Amino acid sequence: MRVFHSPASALHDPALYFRRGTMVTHPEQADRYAILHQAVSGAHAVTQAGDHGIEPILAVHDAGYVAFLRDTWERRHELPGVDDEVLSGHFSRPHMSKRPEGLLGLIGYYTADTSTPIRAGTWAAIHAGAQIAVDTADTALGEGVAYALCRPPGHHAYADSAGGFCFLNNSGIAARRMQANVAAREGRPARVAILDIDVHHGNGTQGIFYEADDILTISVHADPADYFPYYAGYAEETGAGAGVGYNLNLPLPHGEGDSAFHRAIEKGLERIAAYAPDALVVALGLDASEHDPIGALRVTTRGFEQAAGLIGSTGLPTALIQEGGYLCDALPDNLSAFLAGFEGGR
Ligand code: Q9C
Ligand code: ZN
Repeated sequence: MRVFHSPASALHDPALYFRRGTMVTHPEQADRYAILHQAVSGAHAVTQAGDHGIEPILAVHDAGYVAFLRDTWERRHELPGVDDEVLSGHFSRPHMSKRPEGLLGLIGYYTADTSTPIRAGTWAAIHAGAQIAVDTADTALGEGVAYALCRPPGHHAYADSAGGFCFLNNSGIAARRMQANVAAREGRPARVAILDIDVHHGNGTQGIFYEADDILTISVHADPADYFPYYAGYAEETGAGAGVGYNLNLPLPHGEGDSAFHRAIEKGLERIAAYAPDALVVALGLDASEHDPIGALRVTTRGFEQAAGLIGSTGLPTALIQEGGYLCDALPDNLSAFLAGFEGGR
């Protein structure tokens, strides 16, 4: 299948991050790009993404937030003591959420935690990630499937908030892009489903589309009761307003493996079949792996291949968008197995 990538993906490379009282190696490293790229080279048609501009990003994200992401590194002289990265130690809360004027306050207004520093290459990398998602969406509609090798990931990013290693919601951008393309082609409203199989709940994606009935959001993930993102991802979150019934969370007990993972995906696929969308986006985290350094489930390489076969059998035009999945020997194997399993399921 066609794979879209960009060398700019390596330009955001956070070194350390502050986690539970100490500095630890940041799990979302630039090496992920090289390793995933190596995994697809040879087996797939690897193509550099083009540039479709800012519009597809603004179809999903708040304009003030996008300007913040684009401009903050260039404005770093306004901040005291900035060296390699711009990062906040204070964050707005539901009880105190006014957008402040100064840059220092804006950082905590637009970010949820300490995992999303803005560095010299951050905007180039996240802008490229969004473009990769757009090319993948366009190609998936023409060719049936395509894979977006993007990093940093996107599914924890809300319309106006970074967090959980994520800045721009690449899966959401792909979904809106596919929807607009189908609507233009068919001359009628179109619907898209997003199936998120990253081990963490896709809270940003859920938040972006929570009141929408034209994008169905489904997330299979480890129970957030004692796991990131903690504050969302529960089964009772089903949507709001027009979107009631168009969000489905399928949390799994920690330690579950292939069979529970596959059963949850099958439940998601049943809901998708009832929804009858024009296209599908898979938020393809590989961190449900039994070997993932920050995972909480025990999915095997064969389990990813089988999961992909189930998802591929829908026959829907499908954009596969890379989300999490961290450095371990199994990471490239799990990607190769997933892409092969998807093609086998068609
Ligand atoms: N040191 C994605 O997989 N906290 N984000 C984990 C591990 C944040 C994960 C702590 C996890 C965010 C896209
Ligand atoms: Zn994850």
